[in-house]
Amino acid sequence: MPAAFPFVERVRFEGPESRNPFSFRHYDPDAVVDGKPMRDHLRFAACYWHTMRNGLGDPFGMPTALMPWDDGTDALSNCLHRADAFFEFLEKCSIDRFCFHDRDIAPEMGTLRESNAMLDRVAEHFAQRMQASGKKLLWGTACLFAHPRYMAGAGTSPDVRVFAHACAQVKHAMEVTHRLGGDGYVFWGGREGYSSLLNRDMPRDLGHMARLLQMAVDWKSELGFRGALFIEPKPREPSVHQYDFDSATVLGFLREHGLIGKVTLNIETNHATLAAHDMEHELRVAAAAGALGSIDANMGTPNCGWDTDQYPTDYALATRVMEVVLATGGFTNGGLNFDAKRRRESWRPEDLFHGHIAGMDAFAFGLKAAAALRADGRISAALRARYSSWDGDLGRRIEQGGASFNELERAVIDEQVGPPASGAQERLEDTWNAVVWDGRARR
Ligand code: XLS
Ligand code: NI
Ligand code: NI
Repeated sequence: MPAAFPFVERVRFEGPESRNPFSFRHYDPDAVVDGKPMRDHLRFAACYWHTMRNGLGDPFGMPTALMPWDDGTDALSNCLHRADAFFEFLEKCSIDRFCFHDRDIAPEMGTLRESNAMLDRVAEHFAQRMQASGKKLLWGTACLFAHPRYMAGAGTSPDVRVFAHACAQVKHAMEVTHRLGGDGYVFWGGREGYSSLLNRDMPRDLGHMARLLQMAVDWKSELGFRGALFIEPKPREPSVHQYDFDSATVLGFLREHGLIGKVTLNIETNHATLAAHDMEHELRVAAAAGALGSIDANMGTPNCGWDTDQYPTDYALATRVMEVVLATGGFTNGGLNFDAKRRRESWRPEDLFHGHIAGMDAFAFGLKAAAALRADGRISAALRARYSSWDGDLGRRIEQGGASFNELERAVIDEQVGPPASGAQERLEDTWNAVVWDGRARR
């Protein structure tokens, strides 16, 4: 096979002044930030579905992407060539990890038995390529939303045989993920939701979804799979309402069904946007519950309403994300998966590189800037100061549950309680700008 990407040898760090579009200006994999090499902080992954399988069609137009390595068939040989092109891409773009759905890497066949056999053959090839290149699997997942049988959901299908098929498919996808040494396994509830409440029994659906997850937890221990199980919240698209709406909804669901601590969250920026939240909000809600597992690093256009899955090229957004990641002590099983695709007009293979390079540089900048914000300490000091009244005797007793209305009434009834200290939001925003844009992060 001729090289799929002959126009580039290897993307390397060349520093902020570089004008070479095939270089990193910020991502220097082995450079140490806050005591750890950048590559270990960021744990970048490329996703197979958008990178290798997205022809860039949209509801109104046909695919535009040029993919000379792909003959467009479901033949085994084509699956293997495509995989080879992918590993060439990972190598040349200096990306250490990847993510996939079962049906991205191998086609759906007539029966699940046949599909499993095909998946095993392709996965075997992946294992060899991983062995030879040192590339790692961040997470695997099952596609439970493309085939017509899943039109009304998978784990929430009103049809029990569809539910059973979904479970069986997850069983095998988890096994393949385990075999490939994956750090995690993702549940994105593609169509676990509804278009109308006239034809859906919501409490029953939620109970079924919990059953699927509990069986996955059981299967994980039976397999001896030591990776994490992640749920990926998303409020809508393709369905009108999805049960995994946002971080808070998913955490409530996990608590209700005894799954908290067994399943953590994979949070996607564009899904936060669709839920009308900031990504930082979604991350902090998950982090507060000790459930921030992994991140699908993309971004959307806030005024568009679609999951546009753009590459995360916004330096400020990447900084906010990395602030939360550093605050939680960093990823363990998770990482930054680029669940992102090119715009339909960016049809050349070169554009796959430019998207990833732009995203990796944004997050490398974000990492440096977040570390600088921590070192600077002014914003966290202001936050601590704002709550300092709670550190006294009264505050402590309230926080520990030792106070009553009667006591609090006695404490304030004869006082003139005025306003709290100024929030000083503008001053904090200015400090943030000074550290991120004017400070050492820029270098
Ligand atoms: C779709 C989701 C999907 C998951 C993997 O919106 O982001 O790509 O990440 O199934
Ligand atoms: Ni995603
Ligand atoms: Ni998405």
